Parts: sequence; C-alpha cells; structure tokens
Amino acid sequence: MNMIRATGLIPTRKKWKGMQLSAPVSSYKIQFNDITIFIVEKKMGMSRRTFLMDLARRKGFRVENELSDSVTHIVTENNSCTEILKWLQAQKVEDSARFRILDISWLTACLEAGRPVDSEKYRLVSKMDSVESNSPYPPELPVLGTDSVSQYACQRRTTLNNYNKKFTDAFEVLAENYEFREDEGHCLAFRRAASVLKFLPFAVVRVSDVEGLPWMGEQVKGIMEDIIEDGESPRVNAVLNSENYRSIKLFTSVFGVGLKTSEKWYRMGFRTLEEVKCDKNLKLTRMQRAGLLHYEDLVSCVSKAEADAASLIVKESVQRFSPSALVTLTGGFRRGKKAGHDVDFLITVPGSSQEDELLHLVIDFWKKQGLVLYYDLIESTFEKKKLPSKKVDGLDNFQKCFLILKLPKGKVDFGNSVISVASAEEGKKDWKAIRVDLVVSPFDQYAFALLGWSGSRQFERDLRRYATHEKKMMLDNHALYDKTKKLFLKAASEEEIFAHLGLDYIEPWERNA
Ligand code: DCT
Ligand code: MG
Repeated sequence: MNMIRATGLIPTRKKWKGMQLSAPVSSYKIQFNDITIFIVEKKMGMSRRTFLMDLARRKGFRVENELSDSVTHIVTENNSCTEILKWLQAQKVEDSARFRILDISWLTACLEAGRPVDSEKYRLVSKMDSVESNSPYPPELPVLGTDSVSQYACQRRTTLNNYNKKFTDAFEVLAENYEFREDEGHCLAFRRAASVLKFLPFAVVRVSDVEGLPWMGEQVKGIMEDIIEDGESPRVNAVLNSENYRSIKLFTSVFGVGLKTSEKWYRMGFRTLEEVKCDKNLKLTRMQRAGLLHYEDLVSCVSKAEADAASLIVKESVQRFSPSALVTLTGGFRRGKKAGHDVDFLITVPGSSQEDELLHLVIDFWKKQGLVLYYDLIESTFEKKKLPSKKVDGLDNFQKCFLILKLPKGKVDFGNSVISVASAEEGKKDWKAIRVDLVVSPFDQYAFALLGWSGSRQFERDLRRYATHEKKMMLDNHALYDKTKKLFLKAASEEEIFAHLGLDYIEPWERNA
C-alpha cells in the first residue's frame, strides 16, 4: 500500500502540471457519496491514521489519501480548530471554509453506526474568529450568510447568463472525463466549481476574484490561472485530445448507450459510430438501434420552437383522453433554455390518485398517427409507505415513457391547433426525430415531481444535500420527510416545499446551477 505523507499534501500548481492523477484509493465499494473524508495525521500518528482510513473505507466511506478538491470533511484528533486552520493555511488551502472540521469522535460514531451520523455536535469551533476581528481565516462553512456565497446551489440564484463560460466549459470537460472514469469525487468537485462560477454576476479576470467562494480548490484555481494566462488549460486540452475521452463521449451521445456499453465498444477497438454500425455481430438493444438510426436528428438538439410544437401535441393528446389533465413543460425548457437534448413533460390529473391508463391511451393514439419512432413505457413502482429515497441520482418511481417522436416540419394541423416548425426543405424528409420524456405523477405528489423534474441536476443534488445535512429531512421526487418530527410534510406547490426547507423561493429560471 502507498504510504501517506503527512506534509505537503496539497500539490502545488506546478506539481499538478503534467502530473497524472492517482488511481482511486480504495477498492471497497463507496456507499456514502455525499461526503469525502480526510484524516489529519498531525498528533494522531501515521499508523493510527492508516488503520482508521482503512476501517472507514471498509465501511463504505470515501477517504482520500490527500487533501484533494473533493474532500468535504476533515477529521482530526487532539488538535484545536485554530491549529487545523493554521495547518490548512500552511498547506496553501485558502478556502478552508468549504470543509467541515470534525473531531475524531464523529468518525468513530459513524463507524459504530455504519453510516454517516450528523456532524453538527462534533464540529471544532474556531476561537480566532471572535477574538481577532481581522482574522486571516475564513469563517467555517458559510451556510447562508448574507455576505457570503452559499455552498448549496439551492441557495444561489443562477440564471442562464453565464459570465464565466470559458471556465465552466473547461470544468465540464474535466468533470465528464472523471465521470467516464467513475471518479465521482473529482467529478463532483469540478461540477460544484462550475456551478459557483455560473452563479457569479461578473466575469472572473484574476484568480483572486474567486477568493472566499466555496468549492474553489487548488486544482480548480490552477486551471483558472492557466486559462487566464494562456487562454487555455493544458490539462483540459489533454483530455479533449485523448482518444478514450473522445470515443466515450461519442458513444454515450447515442440514445440508449451508457458508460458500460461505451467502454465495451472502446475495448473492442471501435472509435467511430460507422465502425459500430458495420459490425453485424454486435448485439444492440432496441433502444440503441433506434438511437443509432436517428442519431443525426437527436444529436442536433431540440430547439425552443420544436419544444413548443411538441408541447401542443402532448397537451392536445393527453387532454383528448383526460380533459382535466395538467401538462407541464419541465426540464431545461422550463428553466428558460433555448435548446435541450430532449423535451420533458409532467402530467397529472387533479383530484385523481392514479391514472395508469392515460399514458397507454396517448401512446396508442400516437402510434396510429405514425408519430412514434421509439418508446419505452415504464409502469409506476411507487410503494406508498416508503421513505424518500437516499439515492441521489436514481430514477423515481413514477410511471413514465421515454420516446423518440416524429415531429412534423412546416405547418401541420393537430387536433384543434396548427403547429408550425421550421419548414421542410425541398426533397428532404419533412420530419425530425426528437426525444421526449413523459412522466405521470399522482396529484398529491405533483409539486415534488415538478421540483425534481425541473432541474438542473446540480440544483437537485444540492436541494437534497441541503435537506439532509441542514434540515435532517429527506427530499425526493415524491415527498419530503422530516426525520426529527417523523412525519411527511405535504406541499401543493414548489413554494411550499422551499418554505418547509426554510429556503427562499428560487424561480425555475434561477435554477440553472
Ligand atoms: N434529473 C435529475 N437527476 C438525473 C436526471 C434528471 O435530477 N439523474 C432531473 C433534472 C432535470 C430533469 O430531471 C430532466 O432531465 P434532463 O432532460 O436530463 O435535463 P435537462 O436539464 O432538461 O437538460 P437538457 O436540456 O439537456 O434536456
Ligand atoms: Mg431535458
């Protein structure tokens, strides 16, 4: 096993340049993805630290050897908060406010419980903050503070005006590459950094502009410095030029192709979609065949005009079978985006608890009209008594249908409406394949479903993280559960859910985190 060095844990920017990232430190399955632990060796000693790290990893905790950007919880024994803050400063960590600095008793309580326990009462408190008015150390974890930016996306208003696109695009490439390599910690670190920069109401022109903001780790700042100085980052360029990244990005852009299939195709030596299509021995799912068949249309993204046309078709068709049904555009288009990879709709029928038939009727109707190029209808799997799920990114239990719809071009009569999308060019096909997701929620879960399906993903992640860590509540697309009061909190609107969580209401177009 690699021995861990106690000092010099933060690679300087120079060291990072051209340095390969170490392989994932643990071969144990990580069960708790929301936290990443770093144990300080100072006063604890190397052997005890190694022992504790190994034990925590066995129990499903993510423990980093080094104080990387993904670390969220610092665990220490026999050190005061001031000593740790000084130590962090010596490690050139300027944003120590992003960590929870915790006594070792928190970790032992977690190990005993076999899961992360609430860390609040184990937090080390800095005396320096109150003694020295001009303290060089930032306050611990700015949660809401009016003068500081929250670490939670659900406490930031993020519109589509991104003044820092050159940085956020670069971080997105790195995050995606880590996602492909299944390194969730680093992936999340770059996604969080991008999310904070998207929120900033100004363009960053020097690294000191981001001082004090959450999630601005050393790696993040190093890349920003490169982009500021040279207009580009060698690390990002290396990813963009790597054959693995390019191939996996290409393969995962096919509807129905996930990471596992992409990696398999890469290992089989495929580098282009043509090569995949030409291999007659390759077993493809029905979804993948449809994805390849309509690839060009699907990869060209859905425009706002196309989304509006799809909205008309969906509304007309749903209300044909259930006149009182509500059809709401969700996903990126609800947040004001001008283009998206699909169009998401939430359907509910006021006063009705279950509408199992509706989706079937609509799909059958579209099939008769020749509008369906592909569909996969998944029945509801919701069990009433289940607590909100801890899964962060898992699908919910609603009945839903993933479709490829044949959207007509030009002016088309549909029911009582005339839809008009970019007119067909002569001699070319007069339709475009677009991806549509339909979700049906019971009326009493509508607000939760709407909040969950409106995104962005980062916003959703942080809503759940906030509920868990700040409110001892569990939020998912179905419900909100208060663990202290041991009851479900009802809500008829998104505003009520924010209110239950003690959050200011954030409009959909401010959720582009
Ligand atoms: N969602 C989520 N977590 C996931 C997948 C989806 O919270 N793992 C939510 C957030 C957005 C919504 O569902 C719709 O998903 P997408 O269509 O993938 O996202 P989008 O924001 O609509 O993006 P795009 O414009 O590319 O469709
Ligand atoms: Mg979408």
